[in-house]
Amino acid sequence: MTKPLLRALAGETLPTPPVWMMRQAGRYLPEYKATRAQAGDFLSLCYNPELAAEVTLQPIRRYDFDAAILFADILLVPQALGAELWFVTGEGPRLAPVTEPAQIEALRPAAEVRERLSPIYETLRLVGPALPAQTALIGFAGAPWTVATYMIAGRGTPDQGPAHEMREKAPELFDALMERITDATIEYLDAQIEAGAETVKIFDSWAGSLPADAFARYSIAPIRRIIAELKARHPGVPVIAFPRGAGAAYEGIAHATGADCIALDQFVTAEWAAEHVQRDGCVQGNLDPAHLVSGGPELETETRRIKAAFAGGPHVFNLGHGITPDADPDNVHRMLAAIRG
Ligand code: 1CP
Repeated sequence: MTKPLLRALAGETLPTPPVWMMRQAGRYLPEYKATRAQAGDFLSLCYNPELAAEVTLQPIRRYDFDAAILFADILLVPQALGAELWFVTGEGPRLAPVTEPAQIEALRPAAEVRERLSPIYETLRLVGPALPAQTALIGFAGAPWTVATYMIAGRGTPDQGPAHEMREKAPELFDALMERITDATIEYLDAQIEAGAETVKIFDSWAGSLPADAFARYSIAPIRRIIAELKARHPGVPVIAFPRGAGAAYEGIAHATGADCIALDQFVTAEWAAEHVQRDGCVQGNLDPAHLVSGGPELETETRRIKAAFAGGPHVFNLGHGITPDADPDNVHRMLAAIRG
């Protein structure tokens, strides 16, 4: 009996959609905070396979989600490429910016990036056998555009301005950086699949900041290249793409990228997406994570509305973006009760 998540990704319409949550292992959970404290800091947690496996499994024990997602971060790829990375407590990740031709030239080759990230594959090898029989294991990476925005700015920015400036003013340099990231990401995801990831998700969190022509070139095209290469190496492994903020451009993305499932943010309605996106295959989403903070009757009515809107086709229930640290863990039980009845 195939796992529900994998059935939905294969295009099956299930009476109860499989469910998991972006950032399901995170600071809203007291057990996560305890393990993170034990690890010392965020990066030590990512590179400690035993503790990373533990936090990957925590939300499965508490909620019996249909999928576990590898605990790691999209910024480990830039770090393995050679960018200095550190986390500032209470603020977030910081990278030493990579913007000069010589710096891009000096980035490590994809095979070396793959090798350096081996603790991450060890986490997957530990999690796989520890999962319940029905629970799928998801690997992931950032999409090249989103990863590039962090590598160029050195941090999260409100408008991804530095990356936009570079792609406009120095397109050849920008393309060279994108190519290095894309090559490394292919190797990283390939190694995750070999270590037991049953599907992989590509997070393009800042896709929505790209204007239409640049969207095709910098969001769609590199994702398509990654998926084509993964499909050549692992034909049966489904890929989820998350071009966050794509808006009307969500329509047609499954065909354009070759993804088996398109993850939706909360800025498109489920009713619109059922008509325009789900007709091409599986969709994932798209409850506003704010409902897990506020709770109340709206949490249940919104959850039911989304389930009903997508009931006519393959659907993986999820949030429109990650659960936030201020969410109430009990609200997750309420959401699950509304989905699973
Ligand atoms: O304090 C902490 O414990 C760190 C918070 C945290 C966590 C729990 C960060 C820092 N990363 C993660 C884990 C993580 N990141 C996962 C694990 C699996 C899961 O449970 O979902 C995943 C899939 C990510 C992916 C990620 N990291 C993205 C893409 C998805 C998204 O949220 O848009 C991005 C943009 C990042 C960068 C990042 N890492 C962490 C933070 C706070 C940020 C955002 C920084 C910024 O934009 O300013």
